[in-house]
Amino acid sequence: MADDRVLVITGASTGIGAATARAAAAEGFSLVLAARSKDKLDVTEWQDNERLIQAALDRFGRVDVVFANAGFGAARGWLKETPEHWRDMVLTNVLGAAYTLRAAIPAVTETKGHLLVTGSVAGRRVLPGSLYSCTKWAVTAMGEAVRADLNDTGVRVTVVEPGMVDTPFFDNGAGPGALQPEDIARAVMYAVSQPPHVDVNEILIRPTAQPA
Ligand code: NJP
Repeated sequence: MADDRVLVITGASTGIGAATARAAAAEGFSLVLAARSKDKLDVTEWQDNERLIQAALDRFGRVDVVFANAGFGAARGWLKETPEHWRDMVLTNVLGAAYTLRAAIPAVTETKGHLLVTGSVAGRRVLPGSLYSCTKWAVTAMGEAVRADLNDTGVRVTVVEPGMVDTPFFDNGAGPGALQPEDIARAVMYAVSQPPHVDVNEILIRPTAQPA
């Protein structure tokens, strides 16, 4: 049981974030959930991230786990998407994740808590023509950089790296054999349920059928 532990999730309206919220609720976590559409929280705005953590502290008095999960993709091909789409994606996937982690660090240091961030298999291998892949390489590096920065604080840092998951991330649906969001939620719960001396640094999860 999670007792009185408090979990904050960005990108919680659908997909992986929503499934993780359901899994964590079943384990007894208190939840603070955010997404653009529901709470008007935009992770690219620093003040929104501060507001999110403050809301959790005001409501529950502590923050134990923060899952920086908000993000979106773009079509592959350097000429495919508009420059504006690229800008929003880089700001959300990279700066937004960095802002969420930054806003969370004082509170999770207090509880010797846990930071998680959603990377991608695309942050472990380069997808041709994919700036999305480049943003997720930045997230892979971010996980390592923050973990090293917080060494000896008792705070753990996990990068969750999904392959193809059937969520609204895909405008036209994921391909056959995709993972379900609940598959990723189980991985998140595995990481957060380890004893304090175990830091699951990264979890790369692909569908059995996804090509290498
Ligand atoms: O997608 P989706 P996933 N500020 O669309 C929110 C990564 N990933 O669960 O727009 C605040 O269901 C958005 O909120 P709203 C992926 O890169 C996925 O698949 O209001 N929130 C929604 O809650 C991403 O990092 C796959 O509805 C913002 C959520 O983000 C993470 O998994 C593979 C925001 C997106 O939920 C979750 O994506 C992979 C902003 N500026 C990595 N912008 C996959 N699905 O196959 C977006 O390797 N959101």
